[in-house]
Amino acid sequence: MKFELNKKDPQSKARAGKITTDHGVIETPIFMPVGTVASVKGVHQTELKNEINPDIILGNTYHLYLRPKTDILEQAGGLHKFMNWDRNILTDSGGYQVYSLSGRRKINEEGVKFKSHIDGSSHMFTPERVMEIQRSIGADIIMAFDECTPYPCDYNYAKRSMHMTHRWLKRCIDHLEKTPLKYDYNQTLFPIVQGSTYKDLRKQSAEFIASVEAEGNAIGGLSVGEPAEEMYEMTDVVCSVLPEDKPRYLMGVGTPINILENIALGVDMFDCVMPTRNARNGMLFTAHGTINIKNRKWADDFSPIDEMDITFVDTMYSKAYLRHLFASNEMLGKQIASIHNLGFYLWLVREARKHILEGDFLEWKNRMVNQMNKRL
Ligand code: PRF
Repeated sequence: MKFELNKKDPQSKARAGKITTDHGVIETPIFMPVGTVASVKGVHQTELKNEINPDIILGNTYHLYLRPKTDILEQAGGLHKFMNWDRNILTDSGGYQVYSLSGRRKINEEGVKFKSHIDGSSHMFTPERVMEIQRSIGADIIMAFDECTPYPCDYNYAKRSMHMTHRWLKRCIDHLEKTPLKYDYNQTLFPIVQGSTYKDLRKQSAEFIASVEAEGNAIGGLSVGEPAEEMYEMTDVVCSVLPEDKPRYLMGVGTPINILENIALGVDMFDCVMPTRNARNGMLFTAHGTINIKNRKWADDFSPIDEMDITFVDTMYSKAYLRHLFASNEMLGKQIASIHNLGFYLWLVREARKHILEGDFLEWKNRMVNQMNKRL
């Protein structure tokens, strides 16, 4: 993997860059649509490619390990072939999914013992096992196994957990070296900074993560319920320590406003279920604010879903029609909203990149944040 920094914004810490892997170029800043179980929910690959057009999507180790399981993925020739996606894929390690299973899991130094959300069966994830599973899945970028601490988190717990995440990282690196590639392209491991909402721990964690000299670095443990200001403070501390010449990935973030603010702090990569999950609940993101399409006020509004016409659904259908689909619980409504929201998120990060390159990012960002902070 290669990372090239194209431009640094003189008025903020935003950057425009280019990651190159064996599955092509990823222009940053980037938003990665989430395809947890080898499907970006509700979106065909043709629409994903031609309309939304991301350079990379995300999959989840936890889910793919439980279903369809690694033997099927290996027989398919890896996740790319299985889902017919020939661009980049990143897989999360399960550190977060297992964390979300609170009550169904036990964490100790060795790893995490958990019960499947599908059939209650017992499983164990260790750093070693998670590296092997990610070799079988075959994503281009794979994540270290970490513990995502909850919010709020007691200082001593956060500190102990952070040190364990660091020890787990060493085990990931050691084991990955011993585990051969399964397919004919490379994989790159990203380590993850933890440290909850404590600046000193965040700094310490970022220093440790930087010391392993990975080709890219991630920031975890944020967007878990803390106020946005606290998240920005942590991102800022971490970005000031992580190397400038490597991409930085903020995991599981966030709203369009969160994304722009974190780009301004030096983050290059994002993922979040929000555009697709909220779409299925009838929430649309636009450059002028959010729309709850289920609201009665759209019942006789025959204007296009979004005048900006970013994806074909925006002008093909009216707000009144989309509201009707939601009122009737038609699956087409959820599909239209998902395409719209993902199209908007990808538009937003491409515009951010454009404005960084043109040199007026900060002014544009501030205007967009104001505009998007409305309910229509
Ligand atoms: N760790 C991992 N994946 C994640 C997170 C984390 O801390 C988060 C936190 N928002 C999202 N996804 N492995």
